[in-house]
Amino acid sequence: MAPLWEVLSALVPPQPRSPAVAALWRYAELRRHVLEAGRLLTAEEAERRVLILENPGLRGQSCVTRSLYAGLQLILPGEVAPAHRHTQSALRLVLDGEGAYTAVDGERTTMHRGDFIVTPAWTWHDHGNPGDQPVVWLDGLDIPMVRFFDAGFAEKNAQSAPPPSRPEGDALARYGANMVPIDYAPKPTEATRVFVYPFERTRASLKAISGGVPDPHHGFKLRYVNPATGASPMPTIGACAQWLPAGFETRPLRSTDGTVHVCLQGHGEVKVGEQSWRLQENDVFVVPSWHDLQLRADGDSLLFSFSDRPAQQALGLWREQRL
Ligand code: GTQ
Repeated sequence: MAPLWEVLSALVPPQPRSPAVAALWRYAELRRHVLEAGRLLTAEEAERRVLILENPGLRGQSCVTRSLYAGLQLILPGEVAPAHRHTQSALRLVLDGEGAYTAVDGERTTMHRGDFIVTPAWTWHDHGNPGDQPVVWLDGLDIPMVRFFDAGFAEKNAQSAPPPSRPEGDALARYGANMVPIDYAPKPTEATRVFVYPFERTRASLKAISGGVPDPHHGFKLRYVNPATGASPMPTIGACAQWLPAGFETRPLRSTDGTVHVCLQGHGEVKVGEQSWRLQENDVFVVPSWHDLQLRADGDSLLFSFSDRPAQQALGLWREQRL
């Protein structure tokens, strides 16, 4: 037994006190290290050649927030990262290079910068690069959440790069054109069948609404959804894309979902509590739970972000405060 009274206020805090800290990773620096990893081992050797973005407040835990994992994955021309599946859900945000693909349950998608790709829990996935450029993307997974529940399973496929069973674009045509197959009836918690959200479409949507009145806390911000249900693409991780016109500064905002952001376009400044950083293209930063975030765009800017918000909302835990 152990005395509750010595730990009660830490166990039941008046408000969130995350051990995670705010941090920013500059892409110029990340790229150098990731390319060095590319000289040291092959993607096949590594299974996944990734440098983990570890929260400085959570050393040794492979976490970017308490519930989420982030890493930068590199695949060089001619390489494959062999097929596997796991109960962890994953997302990719393509940062650099052209010509690689991710295959999800038998369908490939060619990666373009800014594309948001999901590999929902227990879907087979492999990556390959038949092109001539190194390709780098950001991985986001719910690894810490699945570890918390001790619910992790994984399998390797006998075929390291199984041939596609459907043509490229099939899922987007069937599920991503404001239509679904006639007998398709998704369960409410089912992950999206649309597994790629092309950057071209995201940017066009944000541009199209950017003539309106920006939200003081968000600018112009859209949430990625499963088009068949309106729910988040995967039950544990949600993602957004946000447009901030040049000169726009957001009002401070805090929420219980620790969030990872990527600057896909533009530049500016990010303020988290008392800390602030200059923000350039492809820089990645994390805002822990219940930390005030403020963004300023010095040029027209487009940010991507992901968090565990849908998981918190499903459990009735999510809160935000607009200051
Ligand atoms: O690409 O399947 O960054 O399984 C970590 C675990 C990527 C992947 C990661 C993974 C993957």
